[in-house]
Amino acid sequence: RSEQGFTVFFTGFSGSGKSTIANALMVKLMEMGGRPVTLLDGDIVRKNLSSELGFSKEHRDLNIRRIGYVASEITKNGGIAICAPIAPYATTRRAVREDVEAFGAFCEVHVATTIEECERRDRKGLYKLAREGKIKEFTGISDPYDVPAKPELSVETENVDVDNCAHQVLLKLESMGLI
Ligand code: GGZ
Repeated sequence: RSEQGFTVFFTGFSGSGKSTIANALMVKLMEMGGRPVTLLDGDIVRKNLSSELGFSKEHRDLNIRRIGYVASEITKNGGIAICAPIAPYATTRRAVREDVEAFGAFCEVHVATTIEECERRDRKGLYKLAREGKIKEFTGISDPYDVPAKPELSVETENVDVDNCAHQVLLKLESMGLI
């Protein structure tokens, strides 16, 4: 088993299931022991590292580059970083990949739950507010999302449960020789 650090980078719409899968994955990786696991969830990062940022392209890019920097430091030191932001821009995801791959492996996971399903669920009521124009620049409604062209893995939460998705990520990490 390799002991190099690595980063699992989830990307997908608000409400796609990124955080839930990321949490389930974190628990599984912690149970396996070994390397420390750090979760960099969208909400938490915005509260603690990016509290001054909004949702313009510039601000989203800054937010994602900060996440990428922390993930690359964790990876460099042999840890496991799990990131779960929307990360709507392909070029920014590419930059983060390059930052991390300087020190270890990068596993991009597209949580491909459709915008229709995310809006149907509307767990936090944000899609309704976006439709009403009360939240501007909302990803998938009034702001772009570049669909990942070649993620290491794609999962969706409409027909597959969270535990199964997290398990698929584990299998991918195993096939990459990381766990
Ligand atoms: C997208 C927004 C927006 C806009 C507030 N667009 O479901 P949530 O609530 O908890 O996750 C979303 C979160 C997105 O933050 P990220 O840091 O992941 O975004 S990015 O990667 O683009 O920097 C949502 C909430 O913040 N939210 N306004 N306009 N999501």
